[in-house]
Amino acid sequence: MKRTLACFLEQCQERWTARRMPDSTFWPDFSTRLEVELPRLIELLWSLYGERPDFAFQFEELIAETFTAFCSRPARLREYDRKHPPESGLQLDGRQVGAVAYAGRFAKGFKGLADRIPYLKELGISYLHLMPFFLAPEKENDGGYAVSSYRETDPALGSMTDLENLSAQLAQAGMALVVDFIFNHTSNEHEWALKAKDGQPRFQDFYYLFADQAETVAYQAHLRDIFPEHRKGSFTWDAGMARWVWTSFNSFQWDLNYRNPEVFRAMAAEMTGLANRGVSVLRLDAVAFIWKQAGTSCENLPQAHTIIRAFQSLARLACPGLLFKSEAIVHPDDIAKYIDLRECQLSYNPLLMAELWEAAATKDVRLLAASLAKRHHLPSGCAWVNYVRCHDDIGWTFADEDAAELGIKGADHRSFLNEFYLGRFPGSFSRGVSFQYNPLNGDRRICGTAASLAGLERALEEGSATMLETALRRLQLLYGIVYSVGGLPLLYLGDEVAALNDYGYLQDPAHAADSRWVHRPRWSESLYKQRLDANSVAGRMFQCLRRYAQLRRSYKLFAVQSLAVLDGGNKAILAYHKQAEGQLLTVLGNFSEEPVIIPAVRLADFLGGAQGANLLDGRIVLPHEDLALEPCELLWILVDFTASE
Ligand code: OTU
Repeated sequence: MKRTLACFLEQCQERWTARRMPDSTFWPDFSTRLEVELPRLIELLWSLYGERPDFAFQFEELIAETFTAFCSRPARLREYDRKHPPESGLQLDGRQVGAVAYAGRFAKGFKGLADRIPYLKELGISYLHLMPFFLAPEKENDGGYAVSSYRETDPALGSMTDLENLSAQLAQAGMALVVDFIFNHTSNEHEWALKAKDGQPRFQDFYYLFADQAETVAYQAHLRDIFPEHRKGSFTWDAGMARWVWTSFNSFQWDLNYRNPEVFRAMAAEMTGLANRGVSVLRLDAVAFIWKQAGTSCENLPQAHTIIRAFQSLARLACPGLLFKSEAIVHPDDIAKYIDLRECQLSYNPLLMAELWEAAATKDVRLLAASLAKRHHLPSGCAWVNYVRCHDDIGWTFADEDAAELGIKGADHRSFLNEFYLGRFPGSFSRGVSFQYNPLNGDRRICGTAASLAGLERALEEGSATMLETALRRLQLLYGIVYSVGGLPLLYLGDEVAALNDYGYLQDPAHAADSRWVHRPRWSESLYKQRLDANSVAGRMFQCLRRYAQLRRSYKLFAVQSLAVLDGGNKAILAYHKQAEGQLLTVLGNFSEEPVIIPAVRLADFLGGAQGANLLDGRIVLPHEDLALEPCELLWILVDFTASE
């Protein structure tokens, strides 16, 4: 008889509800959640693997392994789970400010990072994303994104026990630990890859291997090259196995084959294992790439969402407080599809990032404002992770159709933005570095620290105080939007002291071919010391971000994800409202390098006819007077209607 989903579900429920796990005090808690998750999990996995004769076995093993993970979850994390029920998602409060860094560059590994906790407290950080710290190939490892073991760390940073201790110390300080779940690929030195190379069929089936290059052609025709300067195509010949291996990224990063349920099970165990180390949020790396289908781009396929939803369902069983953050650098429509309480509660906001820099270059906020109006809203419990730049390159991922509505041709505009941020376009303020130029289609991305891209490096080169002042304001403007637009702001550490590009990577053979290392600065003791000097650039930037974080904690309206975009009356002025509990915030950002006047009549409309105060400098703002904004000036104007009651 052909097994049906319903029949399997019934058998499963009978077996699991009747099952009494051996003397486990954890079974009642687990089985309560299992009743909820079982139908969903079976439906998700049946759609991927239901045709397989071993489906029942694989499923039973998966649940048993998940229960084992739940039983081994430390008491501290069970307590955390009780305070963070998965059905509520991320409860935004203004306290949340994120930071990201390499443990070995911001500090001297995990123990050194513990000594930096007071520094992070000064900045109001509540969420710390450590860049990949796993065991990885010695020389080239894509900045840690080629993982050789999810259970071992790079010894230079410390042990997994040191990481667990750091997690507990961060939790003590009110900070969540965020870690990458690099689940699209492993390094070619991972145990599974080594066994595959050793000819073990079970592990060869963990990857996509092709004996005949012709088989890869059906795929290749529709794939984009992520690192075209490193290699053409998405397949690498392995002479030892006499096979082509699917390698979407670097040749030493082997894509995992999720058509094989053993891969899903093995990565589920790695996921729960990481969670039990004290991780509150997993950054799901390269989510778009995890399912392959000949004749398609092999990105954003429905089965990719199914896999993530199945991982989410397992997380709710084994580590209920764990949140997922989606990393999808794709079309905005596709990014939105990963964001759901049942998939990824958080998501990078690459559209906002790209359009902030677009507005800074064009001095025209219309594309940015249109996107905020159309694409910023998210389901309750979900949140954007908003950033000015990250450890990666900047790709111009706005939607061509959105640009076309403003008469902008996407491809031409991307060429302009690349020229501008490389500092080659007349009037550019930027010092950026090219990343992965593709001569076949002209595609290119940009690298650089926020300070160097915003004009500080060039201003210091040219010794212009005016340029320096405008560039610092521009940097504060971009971060001021990220800290107020709604969601969780994410600071790449180094930007808080206006660190400039570090060209030293060119002397490091392991990094010289990857310009992303230009914007992954090491800790600077001198900049650190300047952080409290209000006359230094580093000090002014540090104090600015501290102030942003303090204000976020002081006003409920910063905890609100939604906003209302306003007509700033001038294409250089970005204006939006945030509201909560009788308080109205009007954010005004001048993206031009000239002063701009907001006429009284428009200002009165923004402020609801009431008097406001700029939270950033205390200035009183009267509704019936013209308001002057300096070049690149940002205002956070608060009107408190409860005060007048
Ligand atoms: C992600 O990258 C990581 O953020 C990169 O650091 C890694 O190199 C890569 O995956 C492989 O693990 O689109 O969603 O343009 O920005 O590849 C995958 C280069 C990604 C990265 C891009 C990104």
